[in-house]
Amino acid sequence: MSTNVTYEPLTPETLATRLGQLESVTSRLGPDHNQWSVKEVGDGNLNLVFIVVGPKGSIIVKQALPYVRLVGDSWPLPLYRAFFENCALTRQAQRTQNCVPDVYHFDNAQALIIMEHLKPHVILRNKLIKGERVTGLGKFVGEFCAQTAFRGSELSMNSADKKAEVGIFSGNVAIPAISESLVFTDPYFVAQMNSHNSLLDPIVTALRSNVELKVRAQRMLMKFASNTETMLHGDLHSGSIMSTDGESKIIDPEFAQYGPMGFDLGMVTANFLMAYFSQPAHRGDDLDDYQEWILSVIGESLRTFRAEFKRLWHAERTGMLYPATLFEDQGHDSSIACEQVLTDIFSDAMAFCGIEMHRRCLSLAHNADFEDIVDPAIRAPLEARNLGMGAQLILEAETITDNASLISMANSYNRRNML
Ligand code: SR1
Ligand code: MG
Repeated sequence: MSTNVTYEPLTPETLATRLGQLESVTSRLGPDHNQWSVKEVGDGNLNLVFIVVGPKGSIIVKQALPYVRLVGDSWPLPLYRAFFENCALTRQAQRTQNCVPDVYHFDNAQALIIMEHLKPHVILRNKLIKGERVTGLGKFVGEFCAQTAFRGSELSMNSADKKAEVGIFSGNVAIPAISESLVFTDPYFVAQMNSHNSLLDPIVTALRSNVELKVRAQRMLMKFASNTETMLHGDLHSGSIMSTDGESKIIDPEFAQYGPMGFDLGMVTANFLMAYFSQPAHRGDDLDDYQEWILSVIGESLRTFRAEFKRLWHAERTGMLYPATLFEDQGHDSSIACEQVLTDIFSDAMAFCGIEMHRRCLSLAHNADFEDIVDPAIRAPLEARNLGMGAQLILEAETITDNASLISMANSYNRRNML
């Protein structure tokens, strides 16, 4: 398949013939494409995803569609997003160790990425809904977020390299625009594509009437859109993590952009909190133990983020910012500066976290943690706790300075009757 062929979506029927000559594919599946089996398994909002199995092994083929799959061709979306996903995967692979799938082949014209088939990994969100634990999850998430935040920034890179990076990703305009509206703006007014559980109406009306909340959400949007601190995954939720019982990988960085260092940490924390608040509808006798485990994952990921960021600060601060020439070489400790940077990242993360908690109940693209709870009357009180805590996180982000405060806030909302 060559890059000068006009884009055409793959199908389970055409895939084997169309990819059958690619050495990077035949070497992994076996040379005879008539022996391959192809299954389309995409359950995300945007793309086609195929698992292709041959006598020698299996691969994943991910292809962008020219529209938003969740909505249909009434919402066109540029194919160039596959280019940025490939760029992001390459950079994440360089900036972390064994955290993302290997890429075997990229075809820009066909907007497709052929990559490692992670198995027996499954989408983390499904494991959390089922009540399954993943050993080392918090440490993995904390290290991934810290390493990508630090190594994608001018703490690690020189100014020219970093500006070139920002230049590359500034071509990705359509995908950030989705987050700009769906995440930061639509939740706070009656936007066209919104939906919510009508039993939440009183709470939703109160949120949308809260001008301070909207001002703070827009302030975070300004940071998201204008502050190019580091390369973000951009959509780090539990559907972008695949896990076994003891290993995790990060997938799907097509929302990658340069943005604030606290964004990914905030988004992933929000998704753990939504898993936490939804549990009473999914669990039986093991509810308390499992909710405690989710909180321990949040605590571990935040703790690890700080520790890993500090380690990198002292071991790998080779970039334009806070140079050793200005601190260590003068006999001056830079630890206070590191603490200040971490304080800003953490308070940004808390506000982004609250905004993500809101948008997954109020805007387009709700999450299965809540949506799988079929009865709106059972779902509403759990969503209400989530919305309440989200609002407090946005309004008081700067005052939540340690992990314990966040966890005790979650515990407290989990006991509240908000409706
Ligand atoms: C129209 S895309 C909706 C959502 O799906 C993606 O996974 C992102 O979370 C996006 O906001
Ligand atoms: Mg995705």
